[in-house]
Amino acid sequence: MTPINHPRRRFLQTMGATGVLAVAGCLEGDASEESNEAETDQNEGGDDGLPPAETPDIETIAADPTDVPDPVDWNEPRTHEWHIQTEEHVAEIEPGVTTRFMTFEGQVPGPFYRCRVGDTIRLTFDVPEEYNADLHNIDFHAVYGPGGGAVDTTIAPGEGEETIEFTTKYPGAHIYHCAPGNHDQHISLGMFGTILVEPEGGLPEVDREFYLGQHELYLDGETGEDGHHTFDFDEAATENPTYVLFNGEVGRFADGGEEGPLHAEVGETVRVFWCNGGPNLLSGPHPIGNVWSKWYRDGDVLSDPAQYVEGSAVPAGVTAIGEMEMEVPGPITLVDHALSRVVQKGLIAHIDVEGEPNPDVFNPDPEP
Ligand SMILES: [Cu+2]
Repeated sequence: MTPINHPRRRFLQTMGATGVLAVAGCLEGDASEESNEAETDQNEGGDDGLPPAETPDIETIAADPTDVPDPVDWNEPRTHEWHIQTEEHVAEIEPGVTTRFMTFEGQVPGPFYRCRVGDTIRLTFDVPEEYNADLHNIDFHAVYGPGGGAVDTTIAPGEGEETIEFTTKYPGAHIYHCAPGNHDQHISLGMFGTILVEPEGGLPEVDREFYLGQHELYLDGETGEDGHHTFDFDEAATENPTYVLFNGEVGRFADGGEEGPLHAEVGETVRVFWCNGGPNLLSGPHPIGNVWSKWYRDGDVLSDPAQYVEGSAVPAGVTAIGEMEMEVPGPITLVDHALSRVVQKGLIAHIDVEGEPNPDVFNPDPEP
């Protein structure tokens, strides 16, 4: 086998040929041939010297994109008690390819936290010895304070929990992440997430919200190569990732993926929180087959959102917010429009929109 065949074979195996071909409609049509080849290529261990894939110790590392807390329904400041623990887990990136992820609460991205501007958070942070080999902490971009909280939450495994308290002084969608020194390693391997601080009056009501975490993995070995991969600092320095993923897994929420596609209905307004953990790459979120009818650049919820933008630039360490109108049935493909990341490195999700056709908007079969 030649290294260049690795990635596409793997993606075809994971997502099915139609899933990949639906991405941009511009791939060559050799899918079935490669798909058959892939079936003979499982769990043989690395052919470039990687150790065999490890047995995952968790069912999946990928957070559920629909697991978003309800909107704020209170009008006065509140105090919240949050407990966050870090967990390192071996999980599959795609079949036969594993790494040891680092997480908040055992998921990538970390949980979506939601509060209102002026609320006080009493946060207890823990790095249990049972789950962790490395020290961790948490840096909230929604916090005024040393390291966004990281300075006072740095804990070695089993050292005992730390508690900090902070008041949210400004609204917006903000990233949180681990900042232990090797920031790039810990964020790459999954230690990032979103805290949404709603403004007074909240955000406009929508029918459905999704939360996706984009990030890059820099690993030893090639994309799609069988075996257990570990973080490669030299590769990270080149900013040329082995994988670019939603939620730590190739195509999990794509057509043909384990939990794909996501679902919406004609007539709905759908909001997507696009959390770009990075650690390095600028993302260009685009919904193929739709448009961001409202786009809250950089997670700014005070300014008027941009309207009907096809894509925008989301730097690493920023959560942006996009909304779409579901005008017609059919698939919407969520991509970073740097499309080699989609076609070759694993970043893709689909929303399947169900409902009655709307031929005034789109008619695939007009009368002659
Ligand atoms: Cu960490």
